[in-house]
Amino acid sequence: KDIKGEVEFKNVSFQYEEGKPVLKNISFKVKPGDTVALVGPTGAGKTTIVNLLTGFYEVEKGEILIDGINIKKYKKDSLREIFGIVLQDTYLFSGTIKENIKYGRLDATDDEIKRAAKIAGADDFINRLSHGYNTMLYEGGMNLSEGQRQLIAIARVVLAEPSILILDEATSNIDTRTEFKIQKAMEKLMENRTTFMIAHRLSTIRDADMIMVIDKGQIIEKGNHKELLSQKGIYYNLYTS
Ligand code: DUT
Ligand code: MG
Repeated sequence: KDIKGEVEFKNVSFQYEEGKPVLKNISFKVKPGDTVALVGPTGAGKTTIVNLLTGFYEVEKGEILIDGINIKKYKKDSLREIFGIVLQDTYLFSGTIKENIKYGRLDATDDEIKRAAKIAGADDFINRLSHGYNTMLYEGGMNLSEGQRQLIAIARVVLAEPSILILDEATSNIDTRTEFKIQKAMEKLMENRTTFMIAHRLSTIRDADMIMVIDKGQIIEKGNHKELLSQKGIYYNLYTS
């Protein structure tokens, strides 16, 4: 089976408000299966790039192609199915854990749900809960830890089998053991899948196929870890400071 998930931005510009350009003529191409790390200061435009790619906002100037086709030509539903999104602030709804994982693919069987949870490393802690997969989540999962919520979100994405992953790496207070689990689950999820990662941890950035340093709405450096270090530019300064 061919790996899908080629992404190309062609001269993309964008503004939320008239006269305040946020992205300025962004162009890049990502091979199917590659991992891209977006790095750069707050307000640089990293989330905006991802929001345009997923169709959350519409491109005004330039075009975005997925597997060679302009995203404006995809039906809303098929565009949604292309992406799996794991954010810092995971969206879980009030309902059982099972329902929350199943949201990734509504026709999934119980066996498939369990298998996805196993791959995500969530099955162990779910089994230790007295109601297991039927445990109710209240207020978006406030009765779970942040790390546990993320593992459920990952299980949901495993079930959905998207061709492109969007990850907003947590910077937060997750204990090391859970963080290790999340890391392992993410790695499995990323295998053979195009991944856009808003990355904070240097260890994840180092392994990316392509690092894009974004500043003031422009790509100011692009390359892998080794290439960017040898350029002795901004990335080098970030990395060695
Ligand atoms: N912006 C808006 N309206 C929005 C979202 C963002 O005006 O609804 C502005 C704020 C900022 C720029 O767009 O000046 C880029 O924001 P973005 O969220 O893309 O920045 P980031 O690189 O993701 O920053 P952070 O690291 O803080 O998440
Ligand atoms: Mg952001």
